[in-house]
Amino acid sequence: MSDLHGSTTLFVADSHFHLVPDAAEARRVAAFVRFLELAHGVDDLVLLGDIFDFWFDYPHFRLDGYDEILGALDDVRNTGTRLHFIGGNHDIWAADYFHRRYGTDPDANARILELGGIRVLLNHGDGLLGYDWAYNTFRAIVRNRAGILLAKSLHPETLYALSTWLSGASRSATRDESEKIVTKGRRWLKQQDDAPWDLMVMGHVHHAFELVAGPRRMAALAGWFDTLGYGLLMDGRFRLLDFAETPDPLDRIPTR
Ligand SMILES: [Mn+2]
Repeated sequence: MSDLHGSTTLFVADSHFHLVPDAAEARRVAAFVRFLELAHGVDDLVLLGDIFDFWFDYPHFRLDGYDEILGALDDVRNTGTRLHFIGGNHDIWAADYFHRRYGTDPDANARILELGGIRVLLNHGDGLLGYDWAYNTFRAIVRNRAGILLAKSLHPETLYALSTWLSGASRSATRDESEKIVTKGRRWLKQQDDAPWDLMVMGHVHHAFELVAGPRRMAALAGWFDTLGYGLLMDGRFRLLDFAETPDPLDRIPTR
């Protein structure tokens, strides 16, 4: 990509895939795999959290599932694209596995990366806007050590059943929820006076919006539900896109 554009980064979050997808989810997985083909050869691909609804691995094995997605990520990596993994409240435990398989940073917490000359704060977003429906019990457990030790003491099938029960069904935000989220986002962004970044990209709230305050902007990804939301940062310009409407923003599919 670098020969065609200054720098190209793709962002995606909140697909909340399950180990065993139902028919509707299988279609979302198929679209996600096509999206990952878009990432072939771009500079950077940012997985911004909750790609997986549940992840747990043990020293010698991991739970069975996600193979199509993991294989598609191998293909992305093999084209030379750098992968970045920011853990969500549902999949922070995948950080170590992703580090070993894809060379991502073993620390999957929020961080600032310079992408194409722009300082981008990558933050899954749980806890940030304090919005309750998306802020479930799981976060409290997964982000602390005692929780991990407790989880490792459980039988994998028990842990899986527990997590399925705790996490419930993920969905897009309703109109009413969306308005509250954006209001909180606007308030939060105004408080970031001395922040050492230019753009903050987040997920978690399952509602796409962009805000600007002074020199700083923030963008939230839609998630991968009714809208197949993703972000594109190209030549210093960030856009929120829907993969169903814009499957080829880099004009790489030859016209017939
Ligand atoms: Mn989340």
